[in-house]
Order: sequence, then structure tokens, then C-alpha cells
Amino acid sequence: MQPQAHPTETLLPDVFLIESAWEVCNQVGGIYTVIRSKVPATMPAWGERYCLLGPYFPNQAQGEFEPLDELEVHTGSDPYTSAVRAMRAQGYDVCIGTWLVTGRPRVVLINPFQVYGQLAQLKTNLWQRHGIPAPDHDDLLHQVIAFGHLSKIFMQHVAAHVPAGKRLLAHFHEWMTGVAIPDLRRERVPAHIVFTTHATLLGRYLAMNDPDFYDHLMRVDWQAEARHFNIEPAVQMERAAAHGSHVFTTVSELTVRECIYLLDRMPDAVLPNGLNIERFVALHEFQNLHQQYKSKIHEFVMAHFFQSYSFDLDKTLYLFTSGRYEYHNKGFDLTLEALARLNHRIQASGMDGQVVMFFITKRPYTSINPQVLERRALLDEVRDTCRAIEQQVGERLFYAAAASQDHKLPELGEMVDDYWKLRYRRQLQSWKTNVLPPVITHNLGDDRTDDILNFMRRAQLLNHRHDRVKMVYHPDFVSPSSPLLGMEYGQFVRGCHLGVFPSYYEPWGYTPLECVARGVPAITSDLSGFGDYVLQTIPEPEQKGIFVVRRQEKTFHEAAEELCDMLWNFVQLNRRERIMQRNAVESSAELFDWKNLRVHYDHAYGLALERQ
Ligand code: G6P
Ligand code: 1S3
Repeated sequence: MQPQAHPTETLLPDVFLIESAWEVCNQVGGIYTVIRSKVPATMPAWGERYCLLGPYFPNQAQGEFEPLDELEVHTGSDPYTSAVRAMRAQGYDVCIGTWLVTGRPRVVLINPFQVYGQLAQLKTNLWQRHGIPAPDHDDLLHQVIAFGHLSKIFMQHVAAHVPAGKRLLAHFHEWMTGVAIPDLRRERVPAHIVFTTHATLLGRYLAMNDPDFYDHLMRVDWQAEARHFNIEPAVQMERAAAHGSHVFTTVSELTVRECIYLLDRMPDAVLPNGLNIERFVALHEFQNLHQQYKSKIHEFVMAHFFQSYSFDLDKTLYLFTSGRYEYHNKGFDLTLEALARLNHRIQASGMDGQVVMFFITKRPYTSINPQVLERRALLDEVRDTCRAIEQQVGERLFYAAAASQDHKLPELGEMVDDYWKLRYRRQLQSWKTNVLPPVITHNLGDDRTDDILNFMRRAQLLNHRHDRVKMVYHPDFVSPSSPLLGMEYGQFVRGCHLGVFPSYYEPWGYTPLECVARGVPAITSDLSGFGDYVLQTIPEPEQKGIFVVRRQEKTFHEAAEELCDMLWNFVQLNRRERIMQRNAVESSAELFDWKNLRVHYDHAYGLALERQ
């Protein structure tokens, strides 16, 4: 049963809430999006009683954190400022201020390195008190252990400063912050503790390495596997946090199964992830943005392909996938297989038009491929020449119009100087080439063993003129400073026609949801938390432009065929149908607004307050 929405402020006015996450003011992956996007829906309910806690890394915090005025730190009487003062009095370096994101929440950041001198003792304590081993030479584990110790001290001080009759809720995300939980329980710090795991550590490793992960899940010997993958300390921390919390939660029903079999605790609640959905007052505005950013993608595509051969951009569809480079888990393998099949289908059908597929991920590379940069630079020169001609013709035409006796349009070609005509011709002659457009935009550190490239080579998906599915593998995130796709990721998403994310392992998966929030249709899978949630909550999701590939109990080839069918149906839509589909997608985005999904957090908090 879905918990009912209720205004937290009227129900829990006596509660202070700390949310602790490694990614507060420190973007690493999806948890940053969870915490940050939830703030606008959290602040109206909790206001001053809400505080985020995270590790302090100066370079990361630089652009996102604004420290509180020292006078306010000295005079503030709330439990958080009081706790910071108390810690500083003990000699600790603790920052308090505002996270400069929509909603501007209170945030406390603590530098983990300040207790590195005590690491040996902290590790001994972990082992003796909780049986958690901690090896040497693992810096992430060291940071986590140090931060766990410091957060415990902070929580102790906050608890001591919570006014009489009021209560403290401490919500930890992931094992990296959850490591504080065992000691908080051991020292009986009066806090109601919630722990959320966004994926199980072992689940991720097993899914990456075992093609039958879901079949074997029930029989996994967690300790043997943790040792096998050399991740036992982190797995032990995760288990200790799961078992030590009053309320244990995760992000999807799929991860619930992992928690049961790999962590041996059934989660008390599922907290699905949302976004801060911002809708335009006028519906056509987001459609206009699609057109605007699609034009920017056109520029890239012209530069990349037209030197070798051209095609009709008006009949070109932009598809993309994106995410961490986990070839199998993110479903890149399935996507490639389906694209190869789609390529044949379009060729065999004689259908007009083509697809350009972007793979946006992050791989070690040495440089942008100079050939790709050159293609772009040459096209820029062609454009400069066109602009010069346009200006010359414009001025001469205006003069001719004013002086005209017969009111006829003059021959425009005659208005161009020979210099520009020659330059135009020479540039085009030297620009055109027979070399195929590269399938990858960068020079990879190791391109022989790259799975995406190897598939393209094997399947001959190499941007031949006759290929109707063209490939652009961009092994770096999209950014406004890039000379290739110089725009924000969100703008790139808007400019595309369809996002393709048929993951094999994905506890939640924000990428399709980020498409939906921008009115772009998306494909997900029933092995992703998001896809599973969609199947449970939206009847006929395909009517809303959300397509779920069935991968549970299906072979790879069955799933690839279903994905290919979905892509095939999509490429056959006409423009009007695509516009209508985008409208339907956009209108469903509100279902995933934190304003509606926050209720699951409220429910978990209610549960935690009943337990101690
Ligand atoms: C938006 C714009 C329209 C444009 C359309 C193109 O809806 O408002 O002016 O024609 O996008 O859609 P397409 O799916 O072909 O990129
Ligand atoms: C995890 O981040 P990830 O990409 O390592 O948490 C995300 C937020 O809950 C989730 O969307 C994702 O599936 C998990 O894998």
C-alpha cells in the first residue's frame, strides 16, 4: 500500500533531521542527485530543523558551499550550530553553512583527514567492537572510517543540544556514511536511525561478473564472495549499518531482494527516487527547447558526417544512452545488439531517414581525436565563408532593392565577388573526403580491448554510407566547454529524440527519469528500479512514452529483439506523433516529483520514531 502524503511540519514539529551522505556538496554519482533534487521538497516541511552532513573536500565544496558568518556561528542557538561550536572547542575543524542549491539547506561539512593520526586506533576499534576488518593502503576506506568517527561525534553533540522533549532523526545514505551507525548504537546516542542503501556493494560486483546473477542471488555465500572480490571491509560496514539502523530502507523492490539475500535484512521500506520537476507554464516552451538544442546537435552531426557524405537532417533521429561505463550492467551490450538489428531492418525496409546513436560515458582517453576536431574546424571555416557571402549579398541586395526600377529580384550569385566564390569552391573541395566518419570522438587509452568498439567492429557498425544507424561514441561527459558537443547534459537530452537505458543491473537509474523530466521519451528495463516502479505504478506506460524492456526471465536475444522492436516502432513515428508523444511524456513527469515521492521518506521517518 502507498503511504499517504501528509505535511511533515504539522506531524513532526518536535523532530530534528540530519541527512548524511558522501555526496553532499561532493558530486560523484546518483546519490548527489537524490539529495540535491530532494531539497526543494524537503525544506518547506523541515526548514531550520533540517541539516545535511557530508565530508569536506575543498575543491569539490568550493563552488557549492557558503560558510555561515562567524558571528552567526557564535550566536546560533540551534542544535547544529551549537554542536559545531562544541566540536570546535574540542579542536575539530568543522564547517557549517549553506549548500548553494535550490532550497539552500543548512549543511555541515567535516574534513576526514584531520583524524588520520588516529586511524590505527579507529580501525582497531572497528575490529574489536564490531568485527569489521580494515586493511592498510585503501584510502577511500580510510576516509570513510575517519568521517564515520567524526560524524558520530557531531551526532553526539547535536543530540546533547536538542531541546528537552524534542527528538533527533539521523538518516544515513550508503555504507560510506553508515559506518557511523554501529558506534552510535553502541554508545546509545539518542537518535532514531534510518539507513538507506542505494545498491548493495556485492550485488553490483556479482551482477558485473555473473551472467546469471539473478538466478544465483538466493544461494550467494556473501562472505566468500566479498573476499573473492576483495571488498570484505566495505561489505561488513554495509551489513553493520543495515543491521544497526532502526529503519532500514532501499530505493527499489529489486534492491529489496539483494538486501534480503546479501545483507540478511529485509528492508522496512522502499524509498523511490524523484526529481525536482520544473514545468513550463506554456506547454510549447519545452517543445521549442527541443528544437533549439536539436539544432546544436545538428551542427555536430554536420561537422562529423558531412565531410564524408551527407544526409537529410530533417529525417534524422537522435538516440542516446549515457551513464557509467558498465558495459553489461548498463545494458550497452543489449543496446548495441538491438541497434545492429535495427540497422538491418531499416536497410531491408527501404525506409527513408536514419538514426544517429550517441554513447555518452566516461573512459580514460588521451585526447579528442584530431580528425574529429579538424572536421569541426573545417566546417566552421565553411560557415564563416557562408556568413561573409551572406553579408556581402545582403548589403548589395539592399542597395539594389532601393535602386531597383523593375522590382525584380536580381541574380544573387552575381552579387558575390570572385574572391569569395573561389574560396567557397576551394574550401568545399578540400573539405570533402572518402574517409568514413569516426565511430568514436576521442583517442582511448586502450582502444583494442574496449567492448563498445569491439562490438562495432564485429558488427561492422562503422558509419558506412549505407548504414542507417550511425554511431557516435563520446567517451566523456557532455559539457558546455567541450569543443564537440558544447552544451549542458540536460540540453543535450532535450535535443535528442529518445533515451535508451535497458540496464541489466540498476538499483534505481536516474537516466530515463531525467529524459522524462525533460519531455523526452525513454526506454528502461524491468531490471532497473525505475522501470520496475513504472510497471507497478503507471498503467500502459508506453502511452506516456516510457518503454520497459522485459529482461526478467528472458534471454539476451529475446530482450534484444524486444528492444529492436521498440526502436523500430519509434523510428516509424512521424513528426506529429513524436510531438504528441513528447507532450504525453512531459505530462507524466509530475508523478516523479519529490513533492509526491517525499511521502515515502516521511513514512520511514514515522517508523523510525516509533522504534528505539
Ligand atoms: C518541437 C518544435 C517544432 C518542431 C519539432 C520537431 O515540437 O516546437 O517546431 O517541428 O519539435 O520535432 P522532431 O521530433 O522532428 O525533432
Ligand atoms: C546508485 O548510484 P549508482 O549509479 O552507483 O544510486 C542511485 C541513486 O539512488 C541509483 O539511481 C543508481 O541506480 C545506483 O547505482
